[in-house]
Amino acid sequence: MSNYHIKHLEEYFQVYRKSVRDPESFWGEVAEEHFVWRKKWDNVLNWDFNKPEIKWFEGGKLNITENCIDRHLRTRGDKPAIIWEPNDPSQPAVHITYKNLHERVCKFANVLKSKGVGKGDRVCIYLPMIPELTISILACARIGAIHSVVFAGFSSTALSTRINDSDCKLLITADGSYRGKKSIDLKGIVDEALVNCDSIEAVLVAKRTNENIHMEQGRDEWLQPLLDNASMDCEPEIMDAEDPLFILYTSGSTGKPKGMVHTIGGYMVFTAFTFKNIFQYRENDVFWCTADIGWVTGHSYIIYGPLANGATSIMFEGVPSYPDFGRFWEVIEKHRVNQFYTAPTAIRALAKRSTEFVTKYDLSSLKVLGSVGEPINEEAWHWYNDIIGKGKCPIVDTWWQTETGGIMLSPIPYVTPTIPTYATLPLPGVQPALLDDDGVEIKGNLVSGRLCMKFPWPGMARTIWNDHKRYKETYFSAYENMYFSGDGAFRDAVGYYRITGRVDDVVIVSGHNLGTAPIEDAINQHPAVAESAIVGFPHDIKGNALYGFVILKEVGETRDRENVRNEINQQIVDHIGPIAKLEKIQFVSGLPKTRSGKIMRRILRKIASNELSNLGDTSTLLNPEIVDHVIENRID
Ligand code: 6R9
Repeated sequence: MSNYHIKHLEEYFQVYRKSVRDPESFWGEVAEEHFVWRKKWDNVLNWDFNKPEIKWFEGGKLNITENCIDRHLRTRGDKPAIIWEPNDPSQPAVHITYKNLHERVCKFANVLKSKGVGKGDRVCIYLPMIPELTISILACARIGAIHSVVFAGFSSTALSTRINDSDCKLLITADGSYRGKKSIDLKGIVDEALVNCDSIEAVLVAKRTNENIHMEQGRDEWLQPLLDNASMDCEPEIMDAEDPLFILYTSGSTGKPKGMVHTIGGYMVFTAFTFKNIFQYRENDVFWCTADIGWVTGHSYIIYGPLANGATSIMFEGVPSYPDFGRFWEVIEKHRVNQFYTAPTAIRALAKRSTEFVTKYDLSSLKVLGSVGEPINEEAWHWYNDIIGKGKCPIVDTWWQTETGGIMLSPIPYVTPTIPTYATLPLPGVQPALLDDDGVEIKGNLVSGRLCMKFPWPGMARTIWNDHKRYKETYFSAYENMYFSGDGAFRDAVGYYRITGRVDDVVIVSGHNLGTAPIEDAINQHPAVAESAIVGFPHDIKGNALYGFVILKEVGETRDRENVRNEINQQIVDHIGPIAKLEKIQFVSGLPKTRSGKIMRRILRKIASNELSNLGDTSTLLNPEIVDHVIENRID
């Protein structure tokens, strides 16, 4: 029996039982047998969900890049680690072998050192999907600096908020980026952001679009000449297992984004273990995760999980619709992709197109299909299964979060029988529980509740950067001695889990987590807006879209409504980014509120979703009469 690579259902149950009976020896064996440690840990696990404090492999010493790169050099030096597929299909793909990756990471690490970056310093990375993104992340890890990647589709305000929250010392960016037909002035956004960032001492700029851009004297420098002059020798910094590896921001239901902190040892073990099992990766397979590295999915399943297994991982710069809707399938044929991992929103968008976009290409290399980011609806599941997988590739519907570091619930392909819309069973070492509103665990099957975890797993985030109190409040205070995910779930007759969606004020739009509060904050700053409430409603392609209820100030009442709508969306683009734009904006004279003044989003959600028959009891509202007015003017 192998703890690390499960191949049969019986083996899964055995390994799972062991992982629950004795988690420390289970994870201890995985960590010992499959990774390089400079010093072995003193304790596998120390934990207390009340503080909360979670430590895995404490006392262990390692460097994650040694595990992801150096140790593969002897046997896999000429194997591609990363295959970079550019936006424009007429440009050649770039194969970066493990040897080449090693050289480039070491050089980059030396450039960082020459800029005064050292262990524990925060480095912000605001790059499009170009090789420098992967290389700079690993270069930080090589020298023990903490990377904070900000998705390159975020606005200047979103960027500066994140830089300031973790006092980043250095910023790595590019002159511009390509997305399909569009070219984006990334450096212009950076210049705007940095007006408000005192902590940044230097900016390294990669060349991508060759546009003529502004370079700030004494602050900005082109990256390539520095790399050309750097030495390719860089010994890995020896780190503690519990030292931070990275910060990644995720939206909360209130206030500013949360800088989730992941630490080195546990994250490495968990992403590598889940990658190996959930994609049944075999030597020489080609794995493709289409996510952007700006999100956790890209961190864990483009970079760390695959590279820790010596895998070949594709990094795609483009979009699924360029030059046409066959691009994904073309790339699969071109690189003979074996495992393909994408999001339901992309599947739905592509399923709307003619199947000729698919049938043109040879997809026979595919063995496993993955889905992540939001619940996958039945129709999309069947299209994925029939048209892409030809009924032969198991679909792994993987449930997890930025906070969990890696996949928590998922079928293991060719092992766990799948059912559409079910994330099925927990990975070994993962102990889910469903809780009712009173905080009581609901045992047995055929039950629904709030999805929690009753035991730590190695990949979990350890804190929120600079705000441990918020970490405790958000994840460990709803229920005693439990990690609360914020999602609801149903457990069926055989114990399979099906995720029913968020139970808080986070809306998942096209697979992206969006807190409604920060969007409301942004639009409330518009001079004509008095108050607003944002809710999600079901959308064919995006899964959910955003519906805004907006009360105008007197100055706004006389203005052209369409203009105000455009300005509100522009305000959102400026503060957060285009992904948070509102699909519908309804102007209202009031919002339904509780007697304590809280907006009743439950009612607004139903109105936005056109579920008007079952609004629940509205009589206890402060202003029950407003409900009819809002319904009468709802936008279809
Ligand atoms: C990895 C990632 C986390 C939230 C999570 C849940 C939703 C993710 C899902 C899913 C249903 C799945 N989610 N995977 N819902 N089925 N397979 O997406 O992280 O961006 O932090 O989002 O996404 O609501 O709580 P993140």
